[in-house]
Amino acid sequence: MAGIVVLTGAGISAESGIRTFRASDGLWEDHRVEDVATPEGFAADRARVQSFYDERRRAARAAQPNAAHHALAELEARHPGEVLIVTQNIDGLHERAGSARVVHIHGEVDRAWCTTCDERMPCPGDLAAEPPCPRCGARSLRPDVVWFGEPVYALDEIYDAVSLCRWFWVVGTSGAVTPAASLVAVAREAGARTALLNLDAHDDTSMFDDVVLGPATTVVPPWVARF
Ligand code: BV8
Repeated sequence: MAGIVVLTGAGISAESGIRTFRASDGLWEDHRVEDVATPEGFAADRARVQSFYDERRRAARAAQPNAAHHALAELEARHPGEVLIVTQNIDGLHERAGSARVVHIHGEVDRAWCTTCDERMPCPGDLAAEPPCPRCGARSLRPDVVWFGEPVYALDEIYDAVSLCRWFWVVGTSGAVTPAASLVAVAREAGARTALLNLDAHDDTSMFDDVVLGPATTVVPPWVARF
């Protein structure tokens, strides 16, 4: 049973230089969601979507985990109970900080998915070059990420963990996207103590027992030190 489940979003990686989505300098300011993060956008212009994720893959690889990522990895190593990270991020910075128990509800930019043979694999390189699938040879690889209108990953495993945890923390997310945003209600329903650690408050914080506002690298380390 996961004693602690932590849901993270783009905000935890912001101080590692990874752009968030909905901020004034966010990705959705210069990319239309429909164009780059939907199956329809991919069908309409493959090259545009492949380039969008090739660029994000480069940014993720160039970034370093920050103090918030490291604090959660350190907590996992020393906490007597289980610590599970459910991340909406596709950047892989939690693992690079040393976290072992990480579930990517929206996929991983460093992985590719062949839509011909359904094989999923480490990304063999820039997908805009349409490299052949290492298994079937078809040139039909896409980023292994969840686009809007597509089912998210590992939802049953996530619901099981959230409905059994004692603490549920939400770090660096606007809570704008479901089903990730509905997990706090599941945790609360199950009797978990809930906390929001975020730069900005959410419009509705009624689901949270504790609300700690500030940059993740400032608020997460002292928070986890208490557990
Ligand atoms: C599904 C892909 C069903 C990878 C993403 C109408 C109403 C309600 C819901 C819907 C609706 N219409 C459709 C839906 C459902 C839809 C949805 O929620 N839409 C929203 C926009 C309304 N959801 C879906 O489509 C999901 N699928 O429902 O499928 C289904 C079921 C079965 C069969 C078929 C279909 C799929 C959702 C996943 C979409 N993919 N990303 C990628 O490109 O990355 S979501 C995208 O948004 C990212 O993954 C991201 O994680 C997620 C949330 O964004 P945040 O991470 O929160 O980032 P944001 O910029 O918003 O906020 C950053 C926060 O950090 C801010 O609060 C800021 O204050 C804070 N911050 C900033 N700096 C710091 C900081 N905090 C701390 N420290 C700092 N330094």
